[in-house]
Amino acid sequence: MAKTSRGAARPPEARTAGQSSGAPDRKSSHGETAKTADLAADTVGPGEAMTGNQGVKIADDQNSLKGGPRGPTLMEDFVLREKITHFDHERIPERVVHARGAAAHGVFQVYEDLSDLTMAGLLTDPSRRTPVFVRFSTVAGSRGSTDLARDVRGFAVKFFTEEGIWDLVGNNMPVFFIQDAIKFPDLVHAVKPEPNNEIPQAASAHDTFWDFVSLTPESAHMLMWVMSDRGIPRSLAMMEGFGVHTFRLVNARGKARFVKFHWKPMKGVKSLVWDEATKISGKDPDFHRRDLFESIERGDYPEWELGLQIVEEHDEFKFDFDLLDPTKIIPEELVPVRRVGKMTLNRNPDNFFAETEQVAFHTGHVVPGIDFTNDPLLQGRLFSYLDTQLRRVGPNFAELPINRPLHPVHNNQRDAMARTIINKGRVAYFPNRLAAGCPMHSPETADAFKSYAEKMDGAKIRARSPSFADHFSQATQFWNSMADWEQEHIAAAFAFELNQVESEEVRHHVMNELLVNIADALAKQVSDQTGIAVARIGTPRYPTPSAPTPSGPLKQEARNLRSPALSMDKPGDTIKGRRIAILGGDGVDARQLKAIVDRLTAEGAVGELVAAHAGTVPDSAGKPQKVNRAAPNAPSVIYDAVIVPGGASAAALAMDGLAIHFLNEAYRHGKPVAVFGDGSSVLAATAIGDAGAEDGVIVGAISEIGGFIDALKRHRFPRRKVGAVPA
Ligand code: HDE
Repeated sequence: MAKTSRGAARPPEARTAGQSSGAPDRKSSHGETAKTADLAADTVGPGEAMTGNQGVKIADDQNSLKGGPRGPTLMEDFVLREKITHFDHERIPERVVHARGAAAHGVFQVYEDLSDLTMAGLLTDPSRRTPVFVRFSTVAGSRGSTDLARDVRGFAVKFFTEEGIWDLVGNNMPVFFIQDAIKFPDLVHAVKPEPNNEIPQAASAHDTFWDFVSLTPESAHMLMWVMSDRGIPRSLAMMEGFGVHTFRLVNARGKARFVKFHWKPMKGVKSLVWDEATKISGKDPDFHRRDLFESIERGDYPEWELGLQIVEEHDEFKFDFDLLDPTKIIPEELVPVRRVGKMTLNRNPDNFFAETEQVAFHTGHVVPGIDFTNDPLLQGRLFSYLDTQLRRVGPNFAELPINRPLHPVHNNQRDAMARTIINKGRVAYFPNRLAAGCPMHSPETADAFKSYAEKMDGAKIRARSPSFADHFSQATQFWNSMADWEQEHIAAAFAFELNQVESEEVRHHVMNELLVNIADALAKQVSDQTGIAVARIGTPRYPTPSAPTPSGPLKQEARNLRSPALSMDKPGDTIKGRRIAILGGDGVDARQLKAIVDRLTAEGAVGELVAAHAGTVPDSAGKPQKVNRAAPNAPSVIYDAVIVPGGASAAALAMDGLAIHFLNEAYRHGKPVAVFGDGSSVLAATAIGDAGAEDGVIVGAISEIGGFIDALKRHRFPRRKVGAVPA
């Protein structure tokens, strides 16, 4: 079979490129499409004639070779054997965490030259468009689990830079559960399905998780994030990303500064509500990956700005917390996030397995200008990621098309399972004379990686720094920074989880070891919803120690900590990427329908006509209108808002239980609702009552559509009183 690029979905530049795969003398090429071109060399279409793996044409791969039509299958049937045995070996081990994921290709470009901060080429040359591959994931669930679990989301970015690969393997939350990597197996064993019965899948709402965290007070801050609506994002394109650890940026003069990496989504940070998330898990468990795939296919490219928080080395000890402690953030109010560049995801993978499943991230993949700190969680990750790729993908994982750098690779590593590079010559060692000393070290070249010469001095001990001891102040800060409705959602999430926990002892300890030390109001709300008694309000078992480091001007009083940047209660300015159901049917008002769809499309949103059946329905002018989804297949939970246009369809919808349920449920989940013209008759059949525009319910002529768009920009109306609305 000839090697041909697949063509169709890729940019034209990609089709022309053709580098030989992985050969050591492969020329490096750079620029936005360089990785796409690199992959094209290994991408094939279906071809015409079917062949076996040795390239021989196959006459029939549907009937095995038998001794007579009813006789036994013959040993010699190499066609059967090859097909079946390859199938038997199709799986590789799923990731031990972050197994469920979706990915996309894209590009990163820095806004301005940051060479005062770093020598990393992708951050110093504003003309460079660096290819990226980004994989998002949930943590706890298996590969086939729901996208909508309450969980942390992985946000792993592979930059194919001109100096080699940099992996920024982050999450959508800026802190972590534990302070030392050596606890990671315990954490993961506790959150994964329980080992005796493998229940529950992709959920932290069970005894072993809460048992572990109740005995691990350093998890308090992270628990606040996971129990907040950040744990159930609306879209992968509507969540922040964080490098979590403090890293270092090093400039060409060798000067280093501390840095925290952030990704700020251009669509804003938006979430679902919990009842909605659990229902989507049944109605469309692929909700996030579908949203990512479809938005890229229609040209609505997810975008993030890269943000940096920079701390000078001499300011290392100016905070109430230790910069090396991954359970702490640097509040944006103390050190602003400088937005330095933009990442755009603009191409879907061609093949899930070859790209999304085989991509292998490693925190140790860094380029000159980016370096590590002694954060003990980061240090442990530097061991773990290489190890896991060796097990999961194999010793030559770095040669696979999705993982290989755009550079030729030259070293004396050789052989191992499934080697694809063919190294010429007899020299595979250093030093050598026989190959003129090649490949050589590059001690003098600026683009060779040299570890930052950090001073080290200390006794060999197994211990945690006392500066890591304050486990609650930032959890309290998170609570203090939330709007009233965000606090309600957090308390309800804790209550949901703890109501799933059977052990009274565990429930009691979560309340009285963790929650009471975070905020009295949180403890009280959770107590009311779980029946767990509050035994020790105000007497923390783990008292906040005074900071062991010298205090500086940035210090604040712990209990009054507040970081407004943490709240999601912010006005939105776009409805890009939102999906709106238009409930219609036979006789739907043609003029209104067109006005709605045109306006939504112009705003970058997607309007979908939902009617009784798929195919088409005639509008009020008798013209067939394409139905995007049949009503039984179109639950309200997969939409951000709902519109009922006027026309003959409205009267039928007012008698239709599915439509009434749709509207009630959308209302209950805080979504904007609009009824235009005689569409208002449907509203009368619901429990929405006389809610008005201030509550996100727009009733009136089609000219009111602007009010609906404004409501949608606010995303949800979480303060609605929905107690009696059935759904
Ligand atoms: Fe990971 N983590 N992790 N992690 N992690 C993995 O690598 C690990 C941590 C993160 O889309 C594994 O390829 C340890 C923090 C992402 O392929 C494994 C510790 C953060 C992904 C591993 C952590 C992350 C992983 C499993 C404690 C945010 C998915 C499969 C020290 C900054 C990458 C794999 C992808 C995956 C180990 C904690 C992010 C086993 C030991 C903190 C986004 O190597």
